[in-house]
Amino acid sequence: MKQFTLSLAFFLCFSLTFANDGYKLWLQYYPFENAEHEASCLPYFLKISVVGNSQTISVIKEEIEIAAEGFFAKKHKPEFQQNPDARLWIGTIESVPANLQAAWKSELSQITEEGYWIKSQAGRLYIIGKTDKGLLYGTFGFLKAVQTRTPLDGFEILENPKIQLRLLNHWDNLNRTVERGYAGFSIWNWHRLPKHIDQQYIDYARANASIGINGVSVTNVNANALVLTPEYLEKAKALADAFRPYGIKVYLTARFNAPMILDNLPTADPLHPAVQQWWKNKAKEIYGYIPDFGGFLVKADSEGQPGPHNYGRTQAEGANMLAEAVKPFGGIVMWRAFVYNEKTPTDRIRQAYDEFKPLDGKFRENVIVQVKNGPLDFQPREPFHPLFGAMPKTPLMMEFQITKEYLGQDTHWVNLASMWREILDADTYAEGKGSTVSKVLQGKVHPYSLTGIAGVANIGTDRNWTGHPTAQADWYAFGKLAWNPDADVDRIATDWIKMTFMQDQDFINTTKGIMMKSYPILVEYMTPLGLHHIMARSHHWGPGPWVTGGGREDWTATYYHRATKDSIGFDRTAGGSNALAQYAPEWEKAWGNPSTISLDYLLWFHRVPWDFELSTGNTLWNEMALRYQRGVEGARWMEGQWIQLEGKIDPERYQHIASFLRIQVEEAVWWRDSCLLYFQQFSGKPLPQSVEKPLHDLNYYLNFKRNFVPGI
Ligand code: GCV
Repeated sequence: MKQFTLSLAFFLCFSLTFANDGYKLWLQYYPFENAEHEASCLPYFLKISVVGNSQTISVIKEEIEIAAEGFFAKKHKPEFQQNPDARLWIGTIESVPANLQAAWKSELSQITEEGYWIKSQAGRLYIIGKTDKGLLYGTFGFLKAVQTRTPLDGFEILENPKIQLRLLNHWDNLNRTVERGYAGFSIWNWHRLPKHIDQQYIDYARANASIGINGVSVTNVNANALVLTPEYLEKAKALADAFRPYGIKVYLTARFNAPMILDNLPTADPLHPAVQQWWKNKAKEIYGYIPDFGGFLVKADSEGQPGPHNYGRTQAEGANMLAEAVKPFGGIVMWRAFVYNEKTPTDRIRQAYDEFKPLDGKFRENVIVQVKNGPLDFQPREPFHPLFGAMPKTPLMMEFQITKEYLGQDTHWVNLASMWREILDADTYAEGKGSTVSKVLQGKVHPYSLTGIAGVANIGTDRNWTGHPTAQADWYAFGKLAWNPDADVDRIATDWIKMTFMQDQDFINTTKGIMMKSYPILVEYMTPLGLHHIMARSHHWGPGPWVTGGGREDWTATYYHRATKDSIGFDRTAGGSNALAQYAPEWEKAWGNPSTISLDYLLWFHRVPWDFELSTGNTLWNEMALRYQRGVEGARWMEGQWIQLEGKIDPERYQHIASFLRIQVEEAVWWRDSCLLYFQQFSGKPLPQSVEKPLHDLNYYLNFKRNFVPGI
């Protein structure tokens, strides 16, 4: 009892008194709250056998030391030795003792390249992998069990990643600005590289390895060709060397016309022999610096980026040229499907499908096409991208956006895993019912030789990495879903809360309650009923349903909502752009009728009169107003929930989140008032009684401007 009181006292002192700036993310390794549990875990941390000798093995030992220092408040230090008494044994399959090899034959045979098996047997815990990388993941799996206070006696888990390429995409520029970055500047200090390896790079690699991320593309897809020059390749090499022990490969973004920019070639035509040779030479040069270079990520023919269109070539011809160049070295090309024409010849959202679908089967085997979750551009809610399920002969990978360009940027709390779950669970019906996006990505619907999930990073130089302390949960959940796209997001949230904050059940329930409701709440106060792209121009922060004119129609809000006195919405049925026909007949049926479509997508697919009666019994106008109001109430509820937690965790993170929630509530009101006032000009109808009166008139919102909004 005395011991229990002491450890509880220590824990409270540690978690409440010490400021916590969030730098340690979910790797806080808090001291045990319960002396009995501490006593049961301690033996596994005293004498440890780790078989092998590699940089990754050293990293495993270091991580266990860091964790032990936290768990046992520096009272105990692990000893690593080949010790028959060791309670924790870590080694690859070949090093498992012969008698156990025989007994465990079936389990051992199930461990794949990066997978691991943790097995408790006769008072010992074995972490077994096929590779040292698997052992690293297994070690993090073990440490997560301790962090979430899972009893170790009897613990057993077999984990194999379901996706091969699990990547972060940084949209970081060489000048350290981050496109759509809201957490400070780029963490890559190119100027100090290669000589200085900042501790932050190592902690970044640890965090990524702990959630299974195995690749990072370090530069913006709006690429600067300079990164392919020796000056920068030396720096990229330094990063690759730092990340390698953590199982992370470096990838670079390739600017399609780099041969012209860097070496004055007259063309970048992918079918021109001199261009092909240039890329072959470049690939050879890169592999000279980084022998395990992952390959290229390419944005071409999109938003001003050069690409094969410039030479009358197809996306496949462009991708294949680069694929040929990296192939001898085992590299791959991730070719983005975010391609749309600057002239807006058809509905923007149907262009990627129209262009890529006919190219199915035309890409080299080391190309994977990277597709955003929805057909437009990371809107708060989009239907899944119709390319998923439509390319049986071309591996497709998912691109999620972890940074919240369209979802409140740095200050709104929204649990992105809930949104990703919706997309991953969506049924493409490609090969009959149950052909979910998740299964497509895993290569279970069509046998893909490459599988992948990428997330646009939300990381910057802010001390807590992600700006909003809760945006760490999005980074965490991204890794977990990339490892297993079928993972339970409720469980992911619980683990994240326990590892990041504390074990207290009330705290967990309240925090998780906020997280699980945050996504539908945000959709209601920003873009209810399938509204989309009604954010402010260019920086995309805050509402802008009035955005119109300018260079490109499909960069305006009016192009998408098309509000008139009679109706609102984009007709994407056969009578309109017919983007609906890009989906399976089951979806055409479900989404084709405005009376029966899920209201989540109503205005995405249909033009609907303001007084159209919906399944809720409300007219469209009233439903829209009520949803905006509900969203605001939801944001207030989130704030109210959080405020109840004051005193439970360290004041620093508590306050940080509390002040951001205040901003979120104010901005939810801003969204509601400005959007309703704007749309009211068209509907000409009064607000329902339960909707609060706007704080200002429409002119106020039309003229509301802020300078230097970050992330552009
Ligand atoms: C990197 C959106 C963003 C751009 C981004 C682009 C893309 O349009 O606003 O900043 O550019 O997506 O994904 O390429």
